[in-house]
Amino acid sequence: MTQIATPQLDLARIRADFPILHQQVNGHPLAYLDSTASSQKPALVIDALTDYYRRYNANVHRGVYQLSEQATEAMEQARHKIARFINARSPREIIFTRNTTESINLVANAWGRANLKPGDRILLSEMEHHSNLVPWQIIAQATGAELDFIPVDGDGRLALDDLNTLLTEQTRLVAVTHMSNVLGTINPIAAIAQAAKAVGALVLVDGAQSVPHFTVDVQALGIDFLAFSGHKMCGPTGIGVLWGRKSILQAMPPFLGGGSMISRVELRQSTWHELPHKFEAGTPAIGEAIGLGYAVDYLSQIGMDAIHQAEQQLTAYALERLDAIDGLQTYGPAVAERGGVISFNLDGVHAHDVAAVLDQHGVAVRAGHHCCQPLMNILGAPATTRASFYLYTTPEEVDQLVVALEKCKAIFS
Ligand code: C6P
Repeated sequence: MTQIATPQLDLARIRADFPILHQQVNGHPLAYLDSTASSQKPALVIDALTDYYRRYNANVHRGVYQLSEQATEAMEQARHKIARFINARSPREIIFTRNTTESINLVANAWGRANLKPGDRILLSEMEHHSNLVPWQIIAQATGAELDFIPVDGDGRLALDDLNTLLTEQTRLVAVTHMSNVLGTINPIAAIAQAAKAVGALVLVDGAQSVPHFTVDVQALGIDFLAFSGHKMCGPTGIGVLWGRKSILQAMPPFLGGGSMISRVELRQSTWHELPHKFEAGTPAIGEAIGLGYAVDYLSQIGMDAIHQAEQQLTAYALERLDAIDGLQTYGPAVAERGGVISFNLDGVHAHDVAAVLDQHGVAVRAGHHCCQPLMNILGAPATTRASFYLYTTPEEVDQLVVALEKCKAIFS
């Protein structure tokens, strides 16, 4: 069996930062294996939120009084930190949204409605989350554009051999996930972006599962848009990010209209504020944006490369242990091409029943279609049970999962 090498991360120290992890569930220590759905939060982030609401809660960009200036300064600092984290050229390219879903809908509506016409094509993949599929279906219907799909191969990787055939002069946008939330597959975004650029298409990356887990450098990848969620990267819920190339964002019309996004308003027409405000209508999630800035500090201090390495080691260990269970099938590619997400099915037991038994043993996992129904059809499995890992996950929690799965097998056999 794989021996976990000297851990890259000081797990005991990291776990001490997450108050929620230290509890019993159904008489067992909690093994939280659902970070793909939402990560836990370190005390630093929880304290940053509390501190904002206790000491300087006020609306931003409006007041000339001290609390408002303090809140504005803290929120703009968070924007700077996030820009540095993904190597954006300017903090003006960081748009605060509610989550990945809203970020993608922003591009689909603002860029899509202004730029797509009948005959244009949008290239997606078969492994997309509904958030990077449904908005494009809606926009395609509204504009007459058509959707194409990069297929998924038998190993759960994108079949890129035909990429140059799928990309045509009519392809205006390629929108793909950086890492699958079902299979864990990490896609070769730089190569896809290079091929897309050769036909003049823009590239949007769904970074919901990549930005929290490994270094994402928007300039090195050569992409145009990146969407991600704060709550999956140790940050609060209700805050997400759209990064876009400045020249493209500047040329786009606004998504939502209202306060804060305008320069001048008359009764029949208005002009727009400069970036990023043009895309941030209404009062933003101020405390949550500040909290996300602290989450970025926390992850940066530990190091994204160390987090990725540790997750890959743990995934190798978990795959080895799960694949040794008779009657259990895991999905997805070899460990070198994946992150810390493992979907599986136990012969003859519904994925939801497996998850319910695991919960009885303190193990929190997700079961279902994971908002990827087209991918599940391709896998031939209406549902899977899914265990997912983050920087605070231990090999002992993987062992707890395996013991609980053996119990589950015994119950249903
Ligand atoms: N996946 C999961 O359990 P939001 O809900 O907007 O923060 O993230 C949407 C989203 C988009 N793309 C990918 C690849 C995702 O994994 C998710 C969220 C969660 O798998 C909730 S369905």
